[in-house]
Amino acid sequence: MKISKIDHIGIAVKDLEEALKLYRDILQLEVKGVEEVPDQKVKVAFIPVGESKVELLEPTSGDSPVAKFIEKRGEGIHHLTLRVDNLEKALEEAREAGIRLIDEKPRLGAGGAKIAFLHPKSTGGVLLELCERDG
Ligand code: CMX
Repeated sequence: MKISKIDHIGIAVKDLEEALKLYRDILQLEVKGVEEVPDQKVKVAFIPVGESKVELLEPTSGDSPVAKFIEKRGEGIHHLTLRVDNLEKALEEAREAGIRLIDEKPRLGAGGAKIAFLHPKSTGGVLLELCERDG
């Protein structure tokens, strides 16, 4: 597969507004949009940092994967997202290499990107997200 960059690092937070006090107000980073991703039961804020972004993730429901993560492990780094040029092909290659896929097919993520997650149990304990998007 062809990976071009770290698209973003996802950080699980209990309260987005509270987290923005650090990223926006103290670190003085610019927030480039807050949106809800109903499919993933999260509200997210994207914060560009150079070529990549930080994605703050606040759960919007108790059964959100992010709510479960915070309950079990506390707030902190939740996933790493790699940008690929062709997500279908990347998933096929990962499957052939024996990696456990959480999403067998691409789903719609924040900002209209095509996304899919790989299971942390088959990727050394790191939840990896692959994403395909323009720009
Ligand atoms: N990073 C590393 N390990 C993780 C993890 C994470 N983010 N989330 C869960 N795990 C580990 C758990 O610690 C647990 O390990 P142990 O068995 O050793 O304790 C194991 O994975 C199973 O975890 P669980 O709490 O029982 O949770 P589930 O199996 O129900 O779900 C996962 C785990 C990764 C399959 C689920 O969270 C998922 O499908 N995630 C992908 C979707 C997602 O995270 N969406 C939110 C972000 C959306 C966005 O960016 O827009």
